[in-house]
Amino acid sequence: MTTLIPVLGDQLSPTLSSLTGADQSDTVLLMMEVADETAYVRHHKTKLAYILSAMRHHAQALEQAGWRVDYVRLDDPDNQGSFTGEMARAIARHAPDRIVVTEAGEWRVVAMIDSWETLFGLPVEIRTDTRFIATHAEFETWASRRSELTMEYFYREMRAKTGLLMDGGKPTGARWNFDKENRKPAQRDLLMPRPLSFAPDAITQEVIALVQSRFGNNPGGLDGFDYAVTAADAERQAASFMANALPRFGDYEDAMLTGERFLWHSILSPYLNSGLLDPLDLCRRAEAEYRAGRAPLNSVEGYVRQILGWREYMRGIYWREGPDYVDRNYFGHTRALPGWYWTGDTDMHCMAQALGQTLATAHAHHIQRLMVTGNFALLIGADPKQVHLWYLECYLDAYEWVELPNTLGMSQFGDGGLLGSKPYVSSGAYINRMSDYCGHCRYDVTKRVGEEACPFNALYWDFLARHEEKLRPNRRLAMPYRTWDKQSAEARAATRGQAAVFLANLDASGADGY
Ligand code: FAD
Ligand code: DLZ
Ligand code: SF4
Repeated sequence: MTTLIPVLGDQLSPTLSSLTGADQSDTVLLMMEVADETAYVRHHKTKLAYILSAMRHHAQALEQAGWRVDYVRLDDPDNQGSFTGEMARAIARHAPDRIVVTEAGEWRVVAMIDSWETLFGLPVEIRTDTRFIATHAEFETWASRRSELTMEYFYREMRAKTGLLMDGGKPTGARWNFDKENRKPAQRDLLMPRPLSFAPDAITQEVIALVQSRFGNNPGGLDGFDYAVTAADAERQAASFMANALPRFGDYEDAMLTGERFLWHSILSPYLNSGLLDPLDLCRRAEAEYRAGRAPLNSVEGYVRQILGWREYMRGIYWREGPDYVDRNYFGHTRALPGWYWTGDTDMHCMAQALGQTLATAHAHHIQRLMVTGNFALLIGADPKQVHLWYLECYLDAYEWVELPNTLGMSQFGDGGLLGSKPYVSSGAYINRMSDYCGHCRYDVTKRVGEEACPFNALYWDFLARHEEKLRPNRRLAMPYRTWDKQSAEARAATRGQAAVFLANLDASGADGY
């Protein structure tokens, strides 16, 4: 009895549930490079090169482990361009009796897989993706008991479930959350850790050439591609992070510095999301660093919370809210993202830093995504679906299940506050507090009005004024509204006039990137 197991591009894990119990002598693993996946958004060139190279390396690793792998390349002249089309061809080649597949990571692909049983007249077994810590049922049970889906409480359940950072049923250190200690601005430090750099091997070079020739007009660059593309190299980066960066991860989690792309972040999300690393394993290893006295609790708890809490929670929201979550637009925002989101060509130094780094490397850290590019997009009233597409195309770690709730939900408040109690907006003051950007900027972060004024300032107050009806009742915004109310009518009008000028210039400055 031959079993056909499709292994999708974000399922590059040796422990994938679809492989469990399979008889290697009578199983064909099918890996498919297909146009549908490479083109459902205009993926950043580095993202395409990473995924295709990681897939090709994973196929080799599977073969070395004794599996029979049928690998379809993008440039195969008979390539049908879709998972379903390639499944049909593979069924003709191998005449399997059944299909086993680990559940897909997004609604679009779930719909494809759901059609296979009827289409191919074969039994299709869809298995749970056991790489996640919370099952769909667990998230559903948790969410259905609550009126507000606060991440913190979900995270506590996950701590209890896994026993991570728990001592005798209580949170280690007698607190669940050490976030208050984790908001320090960083100083430039020559001894700052750096992620490892992996020179492209022959497979990666071949993929880079393919991407250059077929996707030359996609956003982003490929120069200096140095990401890990194998589980072994991803593991090296994980070990390097645990030893060198984890101890200060917590302190500087929210910090930003000019020219510093990584700070004390792990740069492991691409590997986690495509399957080269295992989330629970990383959490346990971080805990072991704390238990061995090599990393402080604020850092380790902060790190574990990102994975065990935020990552799992985002996935839960994605599946719970359904395929039309992508269309939510609480504020009714319609502005196109400025074209310079695809070039980084702006005088705003914070934006130029976050965009420049994103376009060069397909990575930016959380606060750059949330409080710089995301903040700006929300303040100008950009269409949240467009913002979502920009993040989905630009980031190496972007798959819809994790990117969409982060962007449309957390960053753009498109769902009206399902996963954030207030919109993540700020004036320039926040960026100035958490970074050294403003010192390098042509704008003056202390000014709200005038040629030199930091655009974030007027835009922030204008945003609150524009959405007063929806936001004033929010108790977490009482303070900014009090500050706004204390301004004279003339000052308020000047601020709003400045925002109007800025938005008009933005609209006049050219086409959006879509
Ligand atoms: P670290 O700072 O080292 O954090 C450790 C790990 O925690 C990460 O590797 C990641 O797996 C996890 N994590 C941290 N925050 C989150 C979060 N909010 N949601 C899910 N996992 C989290 N993350 C993605 O993996 N894919 C995305 O497409 C994505 N899009 C985002 C879009 C926006 C608008 C925002 C604000 C955040 C987004 N994030 C996304 C979350 C976060 O920015 C990245 O996970 C993080 O920057 C990855 O870098 P790192 O591995 O160095 O993370
Ligand atoms: C993102 C991506 C890209 C760019 N290309 C492929 C591909 O050619 N073949 C493949 O199997 N997967 C690819 N992926 C990842 C898939 O889009 C991902 O596996 C789906 O989103 C499933 O959830
Ligand atoms: Fe950004 Fe304003 Fe600071 Fe310039 S002054 S870096 S635009 S926050």
